[in-house]
Amino acid sequence: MIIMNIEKIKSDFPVFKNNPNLTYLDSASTSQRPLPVIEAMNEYYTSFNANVHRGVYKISEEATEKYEKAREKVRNFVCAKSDKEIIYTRGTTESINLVMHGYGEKFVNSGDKIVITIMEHHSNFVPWQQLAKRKNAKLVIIDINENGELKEDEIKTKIKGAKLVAVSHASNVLGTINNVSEICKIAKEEGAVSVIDGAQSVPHMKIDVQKFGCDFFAFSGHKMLGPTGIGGLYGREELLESMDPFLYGGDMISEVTVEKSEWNYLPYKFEAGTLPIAEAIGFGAAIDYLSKLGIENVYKHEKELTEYAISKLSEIKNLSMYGPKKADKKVGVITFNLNGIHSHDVATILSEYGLAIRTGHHCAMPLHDRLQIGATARASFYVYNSKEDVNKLVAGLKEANKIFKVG
Ligand code: 7TS
Repeated sequence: MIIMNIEKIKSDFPVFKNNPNLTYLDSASTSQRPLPVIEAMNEYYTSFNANVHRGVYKISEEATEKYEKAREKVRNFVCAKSDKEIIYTRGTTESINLVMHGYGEKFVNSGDKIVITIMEHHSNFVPWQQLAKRKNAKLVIIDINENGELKEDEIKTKIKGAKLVAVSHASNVLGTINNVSEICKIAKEEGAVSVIDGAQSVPHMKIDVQKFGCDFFAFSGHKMLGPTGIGGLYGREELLESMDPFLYGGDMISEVTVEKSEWNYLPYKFEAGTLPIAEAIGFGAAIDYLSKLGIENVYKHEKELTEYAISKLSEIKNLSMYGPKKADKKVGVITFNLNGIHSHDVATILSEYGLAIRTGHHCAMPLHDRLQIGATARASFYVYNSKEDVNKLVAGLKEANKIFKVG
């Protein structure tokens, strides 16, 4: 049963009106944006365009109010305790780099253990690899099993004695949803700080950072119907207080003299310079849109689509699928190969039929090495996708097989 009216939802997205033939199956890269998000940004530029936290004049106050209101929406969406714990960033990548610089550089020492997993996106892999190199710390990697899930026994044994644990909530390749509550609990017992990459989970499921018990949680606006160039970092207040700033400049100070500087209170200590104001306001509008749909409904809809896609794609004989085969173990990401055809060729043929999928290593090279595959094709779903889109994908793949005379 489809819970949401997909045709109605789709009509909110101008991109589909302007591309009537488009079947967009690449939301894990970036989602499309509904009109209310675009309008919220336009309204800022056309009606109250001014810098925030500076002017005492009317439009600056209005801009500041909308910008801070959006922060409150973000806080509410991820269930953080206080607005002080929500830092605007450019997205997941910057959020994780902020933690690496602000926390890692200060508190990780020679010989410390940093634990990540083999399914990490480069954004949650390279910063820790580089920090470990600079600090002479140990980088320990949790492996996956044949279902594309983290090995249970390694979660326990490898986190033992760790200083920092950085894990994705959902994999952008396998789709696997990791049990972050369990991982954060073990990390806490070991006295380690936990960093969760929520880029692929926040758009699709209920997030409660307090229930998860994580110390940091990173996410991007553009994957959840919001604009590019804006995202968030949740950080536990006490930890954010203990950290050094990431960027220095305007707005992040309380006082500067020739001799020294003092930092602004949270969250502004980590928000140097003029941030993307229109985008922050658009981010708030995206959260309003998702909240109206109901994030639980979004999750159910995608689970149903994923289940349908797994069953339909399984009928194609030369198709290999990677990651869990059960829809309740994953987000709406299906990564596959048509044996005998390079994924780029598959995507090129699909494009002829208006289908947009992603191919390559999806910024997860260590995972592709682990699976011993070069490149893969990936279809990912969101609120505007329907079973009809899955049918088109299946038809396109059968066509590719025919053209290449395989399958
Ligand atoms: N973490 C995960 C799990 C991701 O999937 C991505 C982006 C990022 C971090 C980085 O997010 P950003 O907004 O800072 O760029 N993933 C993808 C993808 O799968 N295809 O394109 C981008």
